[in-house]
Amino acid sequence: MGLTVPPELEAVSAAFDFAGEVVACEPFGGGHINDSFRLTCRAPEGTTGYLLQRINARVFRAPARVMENIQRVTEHVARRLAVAGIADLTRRTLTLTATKAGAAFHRAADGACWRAYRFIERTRVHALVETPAQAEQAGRAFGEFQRLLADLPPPRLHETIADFHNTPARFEAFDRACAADVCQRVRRATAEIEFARQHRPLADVLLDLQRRGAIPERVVHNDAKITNVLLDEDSGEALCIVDLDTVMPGLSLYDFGDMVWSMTCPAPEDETDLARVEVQPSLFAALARGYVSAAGAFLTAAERAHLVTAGELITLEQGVRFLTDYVAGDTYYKTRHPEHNLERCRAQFKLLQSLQRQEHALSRIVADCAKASPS
Ligand code: GN1
Ligand code: MG
Repeated sequence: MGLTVPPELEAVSAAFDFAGEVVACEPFGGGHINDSFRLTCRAPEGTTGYLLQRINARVFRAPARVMENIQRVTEHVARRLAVAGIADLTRRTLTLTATKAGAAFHRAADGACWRAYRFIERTRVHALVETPAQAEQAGRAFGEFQRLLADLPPPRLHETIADFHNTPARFEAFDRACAADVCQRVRRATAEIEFARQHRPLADVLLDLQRRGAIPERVVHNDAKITNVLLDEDSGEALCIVDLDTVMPGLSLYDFGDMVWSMTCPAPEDETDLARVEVQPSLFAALARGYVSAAGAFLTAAERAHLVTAGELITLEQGVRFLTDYVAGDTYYKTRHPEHNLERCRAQFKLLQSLQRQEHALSRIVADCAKASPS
């Protein structure tokens, strides 16, 4: 697309209070849900980059609530960082750009909702974690994100997607998709369906702990994967957590679980060579060290005790969600070919097996982190 701005985006970008004229526009990022574009605006004072995003209305049914959450969360984090004396605030947290009418998002003529952030320059997003240093940085960044939001004043944030990490509810949706079998794909996924059913008891563990009052509700990110951390291009330091649509009440362990599937194996989530899908203890150790170094101050003993279980549970949930979407005919995630969701599911299930095989070693790593960062 390069330097030309498609007519559809021209009208949308005209609604925002951008500094100058839009001179470039290109699709950006690899999210499965929203559509993102990087814009460059030119004014006599210089150029400014923005990230313009169309919020997926099928997934986020109440965009105004999503944006209310994001406004509160970004403003709170910015205030906290300012109080802590952090200088480069606009690189450390997302900054919304309002519409010319002063709103946090724009509803286009076709009903689609759009928002814009200042683009954070000179950063890198890693599709995969390749070094322990990256895992440690990302773990620390998500731990800090949770810590900064621990004193978000009431009211409770909106639940932008109900039951998002309710794994038993995800299994119910999976059962419904299998029963309906709208694409006759069940027969192509019998081994994976069987695997999911065998592992179902794991689905209840975290919600049971919460129901018993053993682990608390917190404000968490809920999509704590490696592609949602911006690292400084030069130093490799984790700067900013992005993709805030699902920041809402949840469990700290949901974020740790998402970090485990996305950061402890240097293969993509849709890797088809399953021999490459193995948890690397060195990446797990770095991740746990980074996370506990930032979150250790508020984590309870029960939360710490379930870090490995959370990794297994969220990896299972992730696989079940991909499998559900495969069986339902690819209506949720963007896919590149008909088997894509099934391939993603297989990689997650392989990762779960790898986690389970190494459970004792990983638990020892967590225990060592606890000694290094006592609560
Ligand atoms: C989706 O859009 P993206 O890629 O940030 C999904 C996450 C999944 C993830 C798997 C709202 O996130 O829950 O873990 O894909 N987000 C939503 O890569 O469903
Ligand atoms: Mg996301």
